[in-house]
Amino acid sequence: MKVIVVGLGQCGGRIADEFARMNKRAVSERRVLIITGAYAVNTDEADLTGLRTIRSDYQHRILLGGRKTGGHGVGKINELGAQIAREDTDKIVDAIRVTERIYETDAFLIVGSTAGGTGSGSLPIVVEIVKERYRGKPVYALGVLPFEHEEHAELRSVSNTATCLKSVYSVADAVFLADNQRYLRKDASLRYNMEEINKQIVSPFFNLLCAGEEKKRKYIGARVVDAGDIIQTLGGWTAIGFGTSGLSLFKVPFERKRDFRKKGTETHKGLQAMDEALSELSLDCRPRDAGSALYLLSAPSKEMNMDTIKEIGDYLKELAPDATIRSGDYPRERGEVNITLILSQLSDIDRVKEYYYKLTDSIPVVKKREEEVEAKLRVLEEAWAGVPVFSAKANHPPA
Ligand SMILES: Nc1nc2c(ncn2[C@@H]2O[C@H](COP(=O)(O)OP(=O)(O)OP(=O)(O)O)[C@@H](O)[C@H]2O)c(=O)[nH]1
Ligand SMILES: [Mg+2]
Repeated sequence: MKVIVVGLGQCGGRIADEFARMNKRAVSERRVLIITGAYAVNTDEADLTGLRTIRSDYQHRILLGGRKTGGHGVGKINELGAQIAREDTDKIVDAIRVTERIYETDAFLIVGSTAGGTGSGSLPIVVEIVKERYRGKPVYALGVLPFEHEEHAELRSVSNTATCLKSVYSVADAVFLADNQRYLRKDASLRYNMEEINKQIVSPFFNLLCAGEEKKRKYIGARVVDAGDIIQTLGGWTAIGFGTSGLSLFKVPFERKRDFRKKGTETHKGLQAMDEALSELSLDCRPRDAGSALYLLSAPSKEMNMDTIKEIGDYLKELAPDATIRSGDYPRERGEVNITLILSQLSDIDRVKEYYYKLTDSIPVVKKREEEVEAKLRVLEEAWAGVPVFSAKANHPPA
């Protein structure tokens, strides 16, 4: 599957940059092209400069709102992010239009954090614009949810997230959610290591996008997962995960909660990788709430057999009884069995509901705070009323 990735704001831009690196890896290691265009859009010039892989011309690193923001971002005001994206639509559309392989591209992925200003405000707008221009192609969003500490410290994070999620859900063909907080579970030091989190957000897409683009027979599975399967699966709220199980040593590192019936080692490894994919999903959700699911088993071809694929499918069916499940195999990896898992059309997500509740609760608090700030400013203004002001034009007498 070939995708155009557009990253919005700091977070979105860096993740798009990571996708661009992933594409380089696909080209050099596997001779397949998976990202036909990678773009970063921001109101902040320094953020654009800091990217490493996206081409550095103005049509790949697109600066919006020049005069309005002076190149310094919108400071979390997502209404302003949305407004600037609306006004500068042409810049984004013109850049995408000249993508060389646009006709071979299967879908768009528009990425941004939900809590910031630029990314969260422009995400729904850009999704809508791209959808209008490219009617035949699905447009997916990838929204990055804030850390818990950000939600506590800054009510704006909550209100930005709620408005972004609601707006983007109504326009995108599917919304992948990646929860920053989830990546801290294993390693709390990641709080300060965005690059590593971004790698973990992007890496599950690698096999998924490569599998359908392979040309050599030995890398083509018995049942290929191609763009059609992925497009059929994706809709609404979506989580993605990746799990792996080594081949060198057959040992279970710790006791699993779920007890597997005795199976051949291949199957066991497949199930173990599936278990890991489930626990490493980009979002905390319940498989039973999924309306569709897709899994891709990648392993050396001798490690795969139809039994394994079937067992994994049965296992997933037990966990996600209401989901239409699609699947495939990808004979690629050396030394490991791994699973890429998508749960889509999720009907109920606590994390999303939470934002709406929190937002409703926080509206009066935010309003009160804004009124307090205004009142303080008024007091300050009054206190300063008698102080003269120097200006280029004239020395004003005290008011
Ligand atoms: N995963 C990840 N999250 C990030 C990254 N950069 C920022 N964030 C998160 O994104 C949110 C802040 O949004 P930003 O993307 O920085 O904001 P922006 O879209 O540039 O908007 P403004 O700076 O307000 O104009 C916070 O929740 C951060 O934790 C990143 O590189 N990776
Ligand atoms: Mg920014």
